[in-house]
Amino acid sequence: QKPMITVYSPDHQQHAPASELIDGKFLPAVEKPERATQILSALEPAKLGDIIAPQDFGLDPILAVHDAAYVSFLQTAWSDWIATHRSGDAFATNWVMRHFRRDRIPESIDGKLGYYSFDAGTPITEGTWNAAIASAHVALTAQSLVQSGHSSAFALCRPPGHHAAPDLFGGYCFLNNAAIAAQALLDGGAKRIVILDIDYHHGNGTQSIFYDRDDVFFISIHADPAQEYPYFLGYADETGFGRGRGYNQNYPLPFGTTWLTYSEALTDAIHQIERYAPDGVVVSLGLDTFEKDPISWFALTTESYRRMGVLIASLNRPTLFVMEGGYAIEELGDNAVALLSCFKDYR
Ligand code: Q9C
Ligand code: ZN
Repeated sequence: QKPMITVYSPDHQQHAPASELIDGKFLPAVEKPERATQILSALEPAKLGDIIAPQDFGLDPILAVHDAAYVSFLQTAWSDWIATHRSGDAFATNWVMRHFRRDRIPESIDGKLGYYSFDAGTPITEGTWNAAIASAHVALTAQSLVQSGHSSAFALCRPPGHHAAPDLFGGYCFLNNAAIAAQALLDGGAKRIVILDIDYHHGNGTQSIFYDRDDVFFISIHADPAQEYPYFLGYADETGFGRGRGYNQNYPLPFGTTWLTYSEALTDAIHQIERYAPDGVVVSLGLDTFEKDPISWFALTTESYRRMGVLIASLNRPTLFVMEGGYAIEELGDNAVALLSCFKDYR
């Protein structure tokens, strides 16, 4: 059995928002540095393989997925915010909605925050850009390992990425790490890539990035958007557009979903992946489907993650795991190790 290398950067700690708008109050942020450090400390004794630092791939692979003006906005958002507001993390509080103009990008930082985001739950802090770009480079470093022949790799990304669209942040995400890695695999010679998104929330950003393309098949299993965030995307009838028709598949599932129901969706997804015969699989690995997750309402267990690892291993394709959500800090490391070590054992 071959080792699974993990890529990790401590730079994620530069993104540590003080609080988040929850239940009408500013409460301690749910998406916090302890998430990544907890997983890291569980990986070390599990001995899946080496844990290495990311390389710097510059901005080109980021700009292959995200709009240049959006990336510039992220780079200066904090200094622009602090120039007018003087203190506090930057929050969007108004948005370009139906009936408004989308062809004017405001000069004001408050206007820009609303133009480039879709929720009020994603604060920008002094270190957010440094953390987000490091997270993307973590994904790209893991991608380069898979591209050069490693059968799998784990990108311990933080902040997460799957809610970020070409020109939108939200859902704790700024740069879409999984999409950036998938695009890099294609640019490195792959012809067909599957992104299998098993985060509890629909990967709206990833879907938007690849919706009209047939070289990335996006498959997502998540809480029904009629009931759950991000509410406005992720329904089963979103199947792709143009050349991309047939290459987007959503499995919305109800609150309370257990392994019994979840595994039916995952097994169907696995069959779809086999039929597509991709050159590689990028797994958007969210662990917020766990029964004890504080913001989510599925009921998977640590055993479910073992079985998930076995099912994904059965694909027998080069596989890149990219960390997304998961907020039950105490069990996060055990659940990550459960999935990754079973994947490795069954390959
Ligand atoms: N009261 C990821 O898992 N806020 N993002 C939910 C709960 C947004 C989750 C509000 C959750 C985003 C990567
Ligand atoms: Zn999530």
